[in-house]
Amino acid sequence: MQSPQNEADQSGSIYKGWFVAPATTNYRFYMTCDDFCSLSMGTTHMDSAEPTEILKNLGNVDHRDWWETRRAHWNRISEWISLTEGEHYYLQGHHLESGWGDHFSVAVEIEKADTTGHHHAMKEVQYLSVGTDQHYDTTRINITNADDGQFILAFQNPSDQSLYKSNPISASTTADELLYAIEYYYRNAEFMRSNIYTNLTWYDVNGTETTNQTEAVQSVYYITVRKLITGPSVSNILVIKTTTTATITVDLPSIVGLSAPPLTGKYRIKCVAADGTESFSHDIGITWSDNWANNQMNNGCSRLYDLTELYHASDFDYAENGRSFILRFIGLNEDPGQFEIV
Ligand SMILES: [Ca+2]
Repeated sequence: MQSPQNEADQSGSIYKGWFVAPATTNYRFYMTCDDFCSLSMGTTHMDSAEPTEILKNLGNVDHRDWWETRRAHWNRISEWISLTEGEHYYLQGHHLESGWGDHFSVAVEIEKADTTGHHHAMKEVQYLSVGTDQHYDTTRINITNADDGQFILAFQNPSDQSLYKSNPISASTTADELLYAIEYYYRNAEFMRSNIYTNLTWYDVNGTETTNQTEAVQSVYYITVRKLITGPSVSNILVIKTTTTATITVDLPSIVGLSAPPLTGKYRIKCVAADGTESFSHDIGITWSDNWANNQMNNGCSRLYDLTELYHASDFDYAENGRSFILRFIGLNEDPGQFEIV
């Protein structure tokens, strides 16, 4: 089940059809869309009266990116559903588009192993991933007895010792306002060029976490650098109190937590044929595109030329944090083993 792409804005569509089970076994349905969609299914032969909702997605997912996990909106992969050969099961898809790009696709996975080559069978798709420890560089800021006054943070860049002064920050800042005031430093420091996360926890007079700002006497902010980097994100942070009288202290990444080492260098993909024979791709640079990685695999692995497509999955924000791919076989007349990144 698949819609055309980029058809219209502010629109909705309903898709209706029958799924005829090619074998008596378990099936699992996958759905992607931009922007919102759901899929309902009848579980009785030839019955379209009251289909049950099995999938729902409330956000924009890349086209046919079935295994996307970073933006995990609702459920886009169903439970296994037992269906009987030859029976007709009603499917109904609903798709809503607000603006910009749009698409809607549904795929099915068949549990039975020997359906390879069946023209109704989904082409085999594998998931490949290489990662490392996801420990991010983290800085902590503590503000006690916050008032409405302001301060500035001056960041010392560890690579060239230059100073970057933030925009003015309220001593009662939200986590988002803090992010906006300081993100320029992290995004533009040549050695880093990373986005950041910020979060905020309040503590009351007893040192107990509270969600009520009026009870809070201490605010603790964490600044997390999303890209894995070598060394600390900052060598020092100076607090310049312009109008606030709050107590503000900074714990640097060397105290709170440094980044795990980023991925560097090259990797290879191990290809495994149906009979277990292993071969290897040529070397692939960590930051290379999915097309180049596919070329290197086609060229190094035996009997695969032009039989695979490789797409970046979106699990990692930066290549330095890890790489993951969706590997799709096209026209391969055998059931390959599990490929791996080595
Ligand atoms: Ca859209």
